[in-house]
Amino acid sequence: MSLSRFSRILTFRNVLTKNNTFRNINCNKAAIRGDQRCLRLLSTQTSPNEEENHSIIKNTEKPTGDITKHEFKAETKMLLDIVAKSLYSEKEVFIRELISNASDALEKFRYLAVSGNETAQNIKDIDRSLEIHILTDKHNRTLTIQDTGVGMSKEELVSNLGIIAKSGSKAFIEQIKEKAAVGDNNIIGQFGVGFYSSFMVADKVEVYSKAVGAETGYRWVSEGTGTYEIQPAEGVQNGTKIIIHLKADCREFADEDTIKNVINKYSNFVGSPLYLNGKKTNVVQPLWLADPKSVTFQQHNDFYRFISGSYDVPRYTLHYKTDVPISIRALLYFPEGKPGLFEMSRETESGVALYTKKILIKNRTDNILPKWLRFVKGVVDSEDIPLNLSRELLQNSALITKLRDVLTARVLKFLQEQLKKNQVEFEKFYKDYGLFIKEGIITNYNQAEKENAANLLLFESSHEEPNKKITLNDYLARAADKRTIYYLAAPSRTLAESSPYYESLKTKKQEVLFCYEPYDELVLMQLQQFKGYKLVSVEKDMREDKNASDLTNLGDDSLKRSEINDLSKWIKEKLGDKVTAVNGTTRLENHPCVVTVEEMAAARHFIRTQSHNISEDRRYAILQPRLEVNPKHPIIKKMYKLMSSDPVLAELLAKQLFANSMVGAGLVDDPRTLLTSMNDLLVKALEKH
Ligand code: FE6
Repeated sequence: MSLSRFSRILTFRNVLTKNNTFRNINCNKAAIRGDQRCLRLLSTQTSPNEEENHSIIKNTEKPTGDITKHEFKAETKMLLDIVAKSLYSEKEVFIRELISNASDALEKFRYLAVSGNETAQNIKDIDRSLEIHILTDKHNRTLTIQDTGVGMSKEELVSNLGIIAKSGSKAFIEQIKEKAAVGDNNIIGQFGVGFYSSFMVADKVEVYSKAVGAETGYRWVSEGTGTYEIQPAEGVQNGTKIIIHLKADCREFADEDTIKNVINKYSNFVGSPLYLNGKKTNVVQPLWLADPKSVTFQQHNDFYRFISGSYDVPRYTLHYKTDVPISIRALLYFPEGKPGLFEMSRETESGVALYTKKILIKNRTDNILPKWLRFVKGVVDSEDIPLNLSRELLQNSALITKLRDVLTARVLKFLQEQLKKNQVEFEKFYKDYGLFIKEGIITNYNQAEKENAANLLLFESSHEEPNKKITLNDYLARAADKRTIYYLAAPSRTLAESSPYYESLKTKKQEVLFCYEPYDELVLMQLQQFKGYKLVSVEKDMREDKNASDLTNLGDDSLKRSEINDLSKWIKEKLGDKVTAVNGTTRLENHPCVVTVEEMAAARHFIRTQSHNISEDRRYAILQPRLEVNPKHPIIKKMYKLMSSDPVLAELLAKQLFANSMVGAGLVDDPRTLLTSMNDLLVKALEKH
């Protein structure tokens, strides 16, 4: 494989995976979905009178007919025990879980009703009000939660509890156990599993449920030990009612104030009206539809925390509305917190939920923003997206592509505005999230989009104080040469400024961008050009500079042209296949020689990641280094003399200079390899003293 081919196949993905920091981590997807499920912000229907006492919880159910007794499957039983005993550090979260289930059930009903398919035609009571009710009863020590959602059939009452045990079986349970052990209490993401949490506080749970389209309702009851019972029941209302018979030491949950606090803590944004003892408790606000000017900081903070499931605040907020070329209401947040390993992983799903007219299509929708913007959290609502958008459509539709293009352009423009508005703040953002921008440039195939993202790149410059950062646009604004942007990769400012590759441009007072992160040079190499300017690494420029090897006018302090040719030929002979060529250059001042290769960024990346499993010969064959010597440098002039007077010393010197130059180019992963030959050289050089 040649270096140029290597540089072509170089993608950000292997950049990331070769570096230990960004190993893909297998996170349980359910883990992050936890609170998100509650994001059904939607129905704004309010009851006619907010103060009016409104309750649907009544004692209408009468069990009739045969009771069938079932035993939990062994795995279900295990899961139930874990959820009930060790998963959550806080008991109160069972309320969040049950509300979230109820909200899902309502959301499903709302979806059925508007999707207009056959089932919808048959729904009785299709315009039932979609509500969640909670009733506390201190006297009977019970807590009841009831919804008017899709409900469960007899089969579902049996199988819903088995779902996890069926799908993930033992491995899943092991995972849960581990998470529980480290106190990660947010892993239960599936419908129905959170239900088990009620057994943290209950010594008996009673469920009445009637599914859409079903004739009869059922009663399900269990003490959470080994068995449960199912029995048909009359008077069951559409939806699901769960009666928690509280353990004696959990009687606090039969208290209205306790429940109210818990609701405020976890379930602020539940999409359906939520009543506690007949009083409405949540005020539903689809924040993204509000007038941006009317939304307060506090509202944004609450909303952000809710949808992201994190505890920081947004650092930037983009509240965006448009109707052309597509209807979009978007509320996007850029987190204040630094990205964790989780965001770093390219396996991570998007943080953006997709809605149409306040109805959720999909949480964590991939493809509505490019992968590299996976750290952005928020909501996108578009009236133009059909409700029944299938999974395949979500991935391939022209509509989604349009949505994504418009949003991406808007996000990039927004970030550029932030950069212009307050560079100090933006630099903090760049420090934390700059890597994502770079990923965006490397992974994008569209040059225009690459360049859009490149507007956000920041670099130190040879023409600015250390630590002062400039953009590519800043560079262009004062560029004398209207074709080229020069950059130099180096580990630090000091090394950049004293780099042999930069010497001649420094003399010419040519501005050069300094990049210190290994990714920077890969990014600029991939970008290739910006606004019509070619991006040129000074190392590459040195290799390609034809004038540099024009050795006609050298002056007295230099080797003559013929001498240079003899010396070059001789060095090439001694170095053999380690170099492809040796020639003189006029671009060096204080350094005796440098090594150039075709694609320095790719070469360094290759050395960092691959060199250890390749033989030395092979390594040089791939790199194809060229040695450029400075005919004015005392060492080179001396070497020319030694060539005839002490060829052994001259050869040691040539090899050492070459090895040193390889280190200088950043192409040696362990500089200790130089030491033996260095000592041999010193022995020989010091012999006569
Ligand atoms: C969770 C009780 C089994 C619906 N509505 C509500 N909860 C639901 C479903 N679950 N599953 C579906 C669950 C229970 C049993 C599963 Br027993 F709440 N509110 Cl449609």
